[in-house]
Formats: sequence, C-alpha cells, structure tokens
Amino acid sequence: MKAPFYKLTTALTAAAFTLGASSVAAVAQEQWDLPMAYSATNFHSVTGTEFAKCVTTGTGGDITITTHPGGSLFKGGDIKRAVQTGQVPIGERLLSGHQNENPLFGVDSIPFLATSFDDADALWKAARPALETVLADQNLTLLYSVPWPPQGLYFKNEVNSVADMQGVKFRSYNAATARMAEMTGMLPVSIEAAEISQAFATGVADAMVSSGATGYDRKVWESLNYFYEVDAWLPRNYMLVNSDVWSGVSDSNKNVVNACAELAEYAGTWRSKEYTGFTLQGLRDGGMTVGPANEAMTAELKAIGDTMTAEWLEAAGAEGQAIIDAFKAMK
Ligand code: PCA
Repeated sequence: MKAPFYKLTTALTAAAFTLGASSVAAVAQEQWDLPMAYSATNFHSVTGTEFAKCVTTGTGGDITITTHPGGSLFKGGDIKRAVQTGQVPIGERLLSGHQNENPLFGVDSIPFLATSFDDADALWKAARPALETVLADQNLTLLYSVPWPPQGLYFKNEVNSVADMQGVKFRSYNAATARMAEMTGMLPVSIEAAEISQAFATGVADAMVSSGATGYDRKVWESLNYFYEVDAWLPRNYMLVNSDVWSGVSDSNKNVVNACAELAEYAGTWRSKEYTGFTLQGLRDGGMTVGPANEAMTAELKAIGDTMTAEWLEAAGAEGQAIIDAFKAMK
C-alpha cells in the first residue's frame, strides 16, 4: 500500500531539513550581492557575471554571488563606499572615478601615457602593488581588473581643432575627463554611463571621451555624429571585495575565487580587445563618422596630455614617479 502523500512529504522535508542543517553546520553558506555600474550587456558586466558563476560553482555554493548590473543596487559613484563599509561584500567599479581620494586611482587615465592594450597591461603590472596597498588601507582587497577599449572623442558636430571645442558641454566620468574638458575650453558635466543616452538626447551634453564600447552600448548615434579615435588611455574596472569579508573566507575558497578572478581578467581583457573593432563598426553602422583625428588636433591634445601627466606626477609624488619609471622600464 502506498504511503499517504502527506506522510511522504513530511518525511522528505525532515530529511531535507536534516541535510541542510548539517551542511550549514559544516560550512557557513554565504550570499554575496555584487553591484556593477554598467548595463547587463556591457562586456565588463558579462565578465563579472561569469566570475560570479565561477565562484558559485567552484565553491560548491559556499559563496553564491548575485550580480546587479546597470547601477540597479548602487550607482557607479557609490559602489566603492558600499563595499568599504560592508553594505555589500563585493563590487565592481571604475577606480579612476575616485582619483580625488588618492591620485594613484587615476594612474590608468593619464592622457597619452599608455595608449595600447600592451601598454595598459604593463602600466597595470607596474601599478598593481601600490594600488593594492592603498586599497588595503581602505579595507578593500583587489581581485581582478579589466581595461576598457582605448578612449576616443565623441562630438555632435565636426571638430578639427581644440578651438572648435570651445563651450561644448562635455560629459565627464572622472577627474581626468573633467580636467581635459577644462583644458580644451569645454564645460564638464559629470554623468554616469547608465544615463548618457538621455543626457545626449536632451542636450545636457554634446560630447564625451569614452570607448567605442560605451558609445555602442548606449546607442549614442541617436544623438552624436563623430567619433575621433585618439586612443587617449585605457581606463580600468576593478573587482573589489571587503577585506573583513575576505578574511572570513576559507583558504580553499580563496583559491577558487582567485582562480576565477584570474580567468575573468584574462577573458575580460580578451573581450575588450575583440570589442574594440566590433563596436567601432557598430558606430559606423549607426551612421556615425569614425576615424582618426587630424594631425594638428592630435598634437594639440598631446600637449594637453603632457600638462596633465605633469600635474598627475606632482599630485602622486615619488610613488607615482616610481610607477611610471617601472612602466617605462617594461616597454
Ligand atoms: N566607458 C566608461 C568608462 C570608460 C569607458 O570606456 C564610461 O564612459 O563611463
């Protein structure tokens, strides 16, 4: 005779409860919310989502990471503080957005210092130890970092010289981009990537410096018409974990997270490279004029880059100089 249905479910529930209770006793299972600033389809978010899956699977569910892209949990500018203060255990963020806290955070956004993927990689190797120390003092542990594609200039109207930029409203995303606007006579307005389509559509801004990837993700051809490939720098996103949370992770799970982080850095960088040509073609297909800036304008921008490099070195002092020297020695 069959057991009555309710008896069966009761038995199963009891078994599940016993199993669940014993595994909880063995290892504390953790649920980590991971805020990210950029849209779910952006390659950094895709990489972060794969990283999250890798950790969830690799730790056998001891650490389950749930991603929140598009600034849905915390906006870009608030993610670092949220991780620092333990509001969330982990987050992904453009560190150059915090250059006002420490000039070293802006090392990846110095105009015309590292302008290719290889150079950006060398600069990252040179800067990583110092950045890790600064972050450790802020209760943050760095897991991995992935570059954005080279930064170019977007405009609504054609520009052939810095003089043509005077008075243009320029969307900025960090201190370096705001300074660049000032030095070219433009008017900086700070706007998160998640909000740029609307800002351009409503005329809050008519220009920006960013990658082809961000212009493509945000369909900026609906408002802007020109992209000048000046390859000014390759800023980076960083995956950061709260150091108190990190010190509570078992050694074997730390190994898994570190392996997933290494894989994410490799895969994300590869994606960034692939995405460079793909997205520039996407801008063209959207109707934009895409190409290099003319020689005279390039020279004017490089002179501005020299001034900004000197300014950065003055702010970052001996530590900054040591990073630049180590980077140049690697080239
Ligand atoms: N996109 C980001 C930062 C750098 C980039 O290419 C942005 O525009 O906000």
